[in-house]
Amino acid sequence: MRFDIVTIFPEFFGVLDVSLLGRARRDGVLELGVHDLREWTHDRHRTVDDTPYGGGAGMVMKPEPWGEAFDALLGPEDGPPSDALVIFTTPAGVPFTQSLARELATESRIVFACGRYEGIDARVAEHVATRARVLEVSLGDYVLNGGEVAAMAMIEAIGRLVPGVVGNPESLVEESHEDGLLEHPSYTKPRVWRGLEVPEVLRGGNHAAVDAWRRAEALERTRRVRPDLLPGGDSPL
Ligand code: 6SD
Repeated sequence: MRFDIVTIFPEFFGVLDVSLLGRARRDGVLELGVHDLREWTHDRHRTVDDTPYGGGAGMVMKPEPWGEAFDALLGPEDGPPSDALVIFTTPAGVPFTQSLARELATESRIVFACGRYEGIDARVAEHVATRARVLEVSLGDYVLNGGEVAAMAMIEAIGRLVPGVVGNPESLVEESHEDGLLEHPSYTKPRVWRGLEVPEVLRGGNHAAVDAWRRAEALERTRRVRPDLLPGGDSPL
């Protein structure tokens, strides 16, 4: 699977060189292209923003550099449609969830467009939608300074679901949100640490009892912290 990212802060994505995704890239399971939007400007100041039509505070990302970036990444404007999926990260998008991550992990190529300032001229997404599938996706209901951190979180959540990225695929199904519940607590040695003991049931070797305990803990935690995840559940706030 290949990810391309268009951003004015390519250095943000250095973190994708390390850890699991870094190894997947070195193994050739994931490919990553990070592109500086300013490469597609032509003025001395490499300008990517301008004042908003209609007035108001802040600046808007101008469409021309984005148009050239997409010509380079998706093929020429008058060419065949691209099979890439283009994601604009925005707080006004559809929520990013584990089930969306699972769907996106089946794509062969995703291009992330990271906005800054007050966002990207709205015609850019409209234009790109004539050449590729476009999705506007929100990391969550809070406001970031730009799309980079949202894109990075999505790349990590999607990338780890691509076959071959996580060494033991069984570990994927035991995570929070994979079965719709929060994860049960986990323990390792020593048996007693600073006066706190690991629950007896986990040390007894009775696998059915361990499974039942973990399921009950997961349910209790979900009811307490995220009742909205349960059928008929209300928000915790
Ligand atoms: C100006 C952006 C792009 C600003 C964002 C996404 C989420 N979930 N919160 N904030 C965001 C994305 C903010 O460009």
